[in-house]
Amino acid sequence: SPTNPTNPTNPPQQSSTLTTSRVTVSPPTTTSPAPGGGGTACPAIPNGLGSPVANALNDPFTFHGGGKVSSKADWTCRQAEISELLQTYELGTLPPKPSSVTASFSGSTLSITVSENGKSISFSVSINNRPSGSGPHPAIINFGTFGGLPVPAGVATINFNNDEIAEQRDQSSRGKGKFYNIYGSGHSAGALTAWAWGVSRIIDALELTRAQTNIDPTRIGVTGCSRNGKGAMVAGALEPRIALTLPEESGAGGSGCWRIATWQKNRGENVQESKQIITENVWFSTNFNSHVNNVNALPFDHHMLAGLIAPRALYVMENSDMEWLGKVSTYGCMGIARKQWEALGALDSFGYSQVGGNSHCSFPTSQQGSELNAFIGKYLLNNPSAGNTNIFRSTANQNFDLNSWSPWTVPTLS
Ligand code: MCU
Repeated sequence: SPTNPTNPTNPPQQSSTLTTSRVTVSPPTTTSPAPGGGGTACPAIPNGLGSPVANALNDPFTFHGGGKVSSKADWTCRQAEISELLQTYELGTLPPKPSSVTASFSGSTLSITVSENGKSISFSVSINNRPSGSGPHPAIINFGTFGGLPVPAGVATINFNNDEIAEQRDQSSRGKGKFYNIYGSGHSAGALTAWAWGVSRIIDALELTRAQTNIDPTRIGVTGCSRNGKGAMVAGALEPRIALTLPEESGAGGSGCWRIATWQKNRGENVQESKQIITENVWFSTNFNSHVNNVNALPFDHHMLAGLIAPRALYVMENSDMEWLGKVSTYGCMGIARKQWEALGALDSFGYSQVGGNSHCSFPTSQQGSELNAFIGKYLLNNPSAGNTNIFRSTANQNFDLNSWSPWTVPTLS
């Protein structure tokens, strides 16, 4: 098996201060509600994968059935469609909000109980560094134990033990964790989707305990590094209540595109690609297994996973020293993802920053002052003058043709 420079069995030490909706995938001829809110006015989604797309990324602005996206309302429909396609072929189904979610807050512990279909689970998260003062205050949900971002004053941190909701040791983790205790071990959701469901339940709980926590559930960020960065990206994509998505070194399966990774691999680069990633862990649905050898057939790539967030704020941090993570595939994927914010007139809400010199999941100070703090300032602390957030940069010598990989027109949507 390929060398894996990020060494999953011996992950890097934590380094910094932050320690640790809905879609019904129904038969694809019906319309369905989705993050971003598709509705009855949306075109029905045709069956099947559609035409393959090679040496380019799929056009986010053309519906699966061929119609053009020409307004913001169309974009909302297209997002619902993309979410459904991603869930069907890659991520597995995100269940709708469960029939009962209850919560209580004591000390720094937010305890959450979820019941559905006669089954019930409980989990808790800790809320740390709650700011004093009138509030309510924003918060950042941090997945698990890899990495961590320096969170400025005024923002609380919520530590989410995502592995408790869906395990991610290796292939033997399939169907294990509290999500599957409710929905069954055979449920189609991979771990990334199950974690997104967990994030949604945390936000449900924050909505219920506003008076106790003094946390504002409309100003929530989400972050995680590496495998948990993939989780942060998917949570931002599937949960529209997330205001700011901050995936750190998520690499392949997060901010990387499958097609670009395979193209890199074919040039002899040691990058993680789809057919390898499904052998490593249970992040994706088993539905994805039958597509990993032919990613050109997929009706999406991860620029469109990111596009489920648009025009909400997304700041992607990557590491230019890590070929395995897809230093080209994340650059190309996010360079093209950015066009979705461009179409919405929302380039200030999109950042991609790839720097080197730091070990995996050690947040570099070069991304802190003028980038991370600007995003948190603008989108969580309501400070419009927190700095420039229209960011697209790599310190690597990227020789990748963003335009030839996106041979479609970017509309202006209003
Ligand atoms: C970048 O995320 C993963 C990567 O996909 C895996 O191949 C590797 O094993 O682990 C990385 C990670 O989660 O490191 C902590």
